[in-house]
Amino acid sequence: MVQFNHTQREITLKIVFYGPALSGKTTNLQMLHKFLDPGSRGRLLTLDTADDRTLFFDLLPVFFKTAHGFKIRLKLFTVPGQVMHNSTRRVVLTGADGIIFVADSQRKEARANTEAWRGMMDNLKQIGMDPADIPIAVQFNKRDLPGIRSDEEIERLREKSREPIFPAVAVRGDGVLETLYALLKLTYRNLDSRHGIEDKFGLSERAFLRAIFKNVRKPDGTDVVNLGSGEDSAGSDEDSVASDDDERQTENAPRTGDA
Ligand SMILES: Nc1nc2c(ncn2[C@@H]2O[C@H](COP(=O)(O)OP(=O)(O)O)[C@@H](O)[C@H]2O)c(=O)[nH]1
Ligand SMILES: [Mg+2]
Repeated sequence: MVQFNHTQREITLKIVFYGPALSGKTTNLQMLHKFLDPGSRGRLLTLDTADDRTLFFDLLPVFFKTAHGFKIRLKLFTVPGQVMHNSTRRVVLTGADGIIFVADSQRKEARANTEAWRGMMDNLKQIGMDPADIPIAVQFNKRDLPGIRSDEEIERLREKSREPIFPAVAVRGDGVLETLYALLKLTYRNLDSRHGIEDKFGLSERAFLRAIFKNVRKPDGTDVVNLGSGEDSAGSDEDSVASDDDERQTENAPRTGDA
């Protein structure tokens, strides 16, 4: 659950990557770890068993500061996908502020996706969270493989879906930032409607997203903040380009080990 620290001017959010075993949840975290500036992230904690499936969970803590010195911390978790780890999944889901559901695009995994989705809904209810209250973004990963659901099928799902859907090739980093960006935008809006973040802290949606994504570049050099929505592009009052340099120095202070 979101934690506010008024005196420290700090907000902490928990984001969970959920999905069937081997859909690419850990890979998403590994790519985020790679894309983020070392000053903005802690260590990526992954607990892998020999067969390459997550035993407990992975955790990547990340830290940002807005131009006005407001601190944003994100705790990015993955759940273990295998059937037998359902109790761990519930523990990890508890208190989530937003969920990225990583589905496997391969046709042969369609059922595993559906089962994981249903399991997630059940788990949310069991821990007392209404699935309708929590922002969810869906990622269809492994778009590079043969035997996947076609783009047209994904498009049809998108039309029916309440959640936004993003294609990805997480091993190459494609779609990873786009999915996180969309989820964080939904998460901000959800929290703002419940807790009035903008009024209470003067933290606008734009400042929130910009603090997180301004130093993140995709491997091809594209700026993530401008992805998908023009409204977040540069050039406003709040986060002047001039203030970015100062801020960056503060953000590069070591924060490793801080989870
Ligand atoms: N071809 C392909 N393989 C992927 C992709 N994303 C992840 N993988 C592979 O799928 C396997 C499982 O990924 P992992 O992130 O460990 O899955 P998790 O169980 O959801 O954490 C690993 O061998 C990854 O390298 C992708 O986009 N394309
Ligand atoms: Mg994993």
